[in-house]
Amino acid sequence: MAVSDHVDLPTFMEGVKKRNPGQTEFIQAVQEVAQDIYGFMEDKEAYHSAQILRRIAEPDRVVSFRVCWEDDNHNIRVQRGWRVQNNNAIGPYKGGVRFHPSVTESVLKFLAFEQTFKNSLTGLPMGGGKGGANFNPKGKSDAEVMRFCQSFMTELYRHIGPDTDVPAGDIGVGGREIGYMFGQYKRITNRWEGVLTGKGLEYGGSQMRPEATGYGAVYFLENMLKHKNDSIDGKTAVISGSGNVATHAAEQITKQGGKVLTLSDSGGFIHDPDGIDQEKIDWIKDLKNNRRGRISEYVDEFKGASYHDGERPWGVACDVALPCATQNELNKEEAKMLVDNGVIGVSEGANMPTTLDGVHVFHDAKIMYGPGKAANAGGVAVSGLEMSQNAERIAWDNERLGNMLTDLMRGIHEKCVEYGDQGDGYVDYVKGANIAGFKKVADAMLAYGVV
Ligand code: NDP
Ligand code: 2IT
Repeated sequence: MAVSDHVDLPTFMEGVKKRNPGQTEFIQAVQEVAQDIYGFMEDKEAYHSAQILRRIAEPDRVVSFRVCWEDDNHNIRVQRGWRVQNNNAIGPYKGGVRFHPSVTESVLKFLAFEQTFKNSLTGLPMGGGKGGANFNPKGKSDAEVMRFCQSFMTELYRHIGPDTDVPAGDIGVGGREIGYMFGQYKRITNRWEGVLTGKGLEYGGSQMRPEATGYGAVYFLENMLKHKNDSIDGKTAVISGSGNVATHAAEQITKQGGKVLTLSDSGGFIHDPDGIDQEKIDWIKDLKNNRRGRISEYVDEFKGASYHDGERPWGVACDVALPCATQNELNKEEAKMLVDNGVIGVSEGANMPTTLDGVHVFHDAKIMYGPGKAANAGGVAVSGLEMSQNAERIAWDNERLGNMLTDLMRGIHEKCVEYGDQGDGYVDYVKGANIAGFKKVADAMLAYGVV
């Protein structure tokens, strides 16, 4: 095929929009990747003629299923569950499971698409997938969550396996839910195998997995700052979310001498000008994991802090920002506020937390901006190491895994610089992550021919 016959970027995106009507998050994620990949492919005929990007942007399969469960009042409830298996060119499908009322097919398709590039960037053999359900764990008893998880796994088990697809946690899915789902998988299949990651340490989980995403996002920030001969020590940080990723990001910022000013949940944010130190972080972890409380309760415990109902934290002046809650939680106006207040670096613990026009604000202001698919890859990377340990039937120690995580994050940063250095000292980390992530998957797909 002659180069002039290639579908151009606007035509490609028109096709994506037409084939995925109303799937705004998925279209947004494809758009962000496609603009960089089109530049990269300009002189690479093989990728064009094999339709590589078109194929990556079409999930291998989307499984959708009914999940029935009985609540404590004996009402029968019906939810919808999904597993999106996006691409397994470089390894078994791998990616989290999200339980949240906002989960739709579009959200899971965007997450599975992003996961494909993220997993490639880690350098480990993992393809991209994502799953979930529109189930709201908030306010549910442990018994209700157990029954839901068991019912969810009763369908999911036939689509997954340690060499096929390995789910893990995400929003609303933590240690408790993974335990219930792993137990049900084991009951149905009579097999004890590494089919899920994020497991408890007693039954095949990995040291460092709970910390890995949040710590990794801070290591990525540390690497971006180091590239400019700077460090986290003495910096103020604004963080959103108060779940697994946010609390561990806060912990690592604190360990490196930074001061965390905010955390949030879907109700609002807390601002603590004295800094959210380790003791306060431990209190929040207990609040969220054991008491299942709200971040607003922080201000009753720690005087001097304020709670801002229904607001997001981006108006608080800071040196660095780490969005660690959910997608599209930081828009253009909020990005401008951060820049006007002097932010120098943004590292995304969440997946696609910044809107496309928000990303443009960061790029135009030439601040260091680490997109989720690079900055939060530490979580899935340690999941990959959990798979290796399960396959070997061995458990590595915390120190070894901690060192592997810092090395992995350094490696991801280096790949982003390799493909994202703009030549004027500015690194476009989005471009770097997209191209480096794409190249490995694309080359594997070329090797397979048309499959
Ligand atoms: P958790 O469920 O532990 O915490 C999620 C946090 O985000 C909670 O504070 C929650 O508040 C808040 N949140 C969720 N949805 C919304 C919303 N619609 N609006 C405002 N706040 C919201 O999840 P994680 O910490 O695991 O995940 C956070 C982000 O990190 C997600 O984008 C996830 O995809 C990403 N991620 C997670 C990884 C992991 O290993 N866990 C790995 C890589 C990325 P509330 O309690 O009120 O819902
Ligand atoms: O978005 C993510 O990378 C995750 N939720 C973690 C996936 C995993 O398989 O550990």
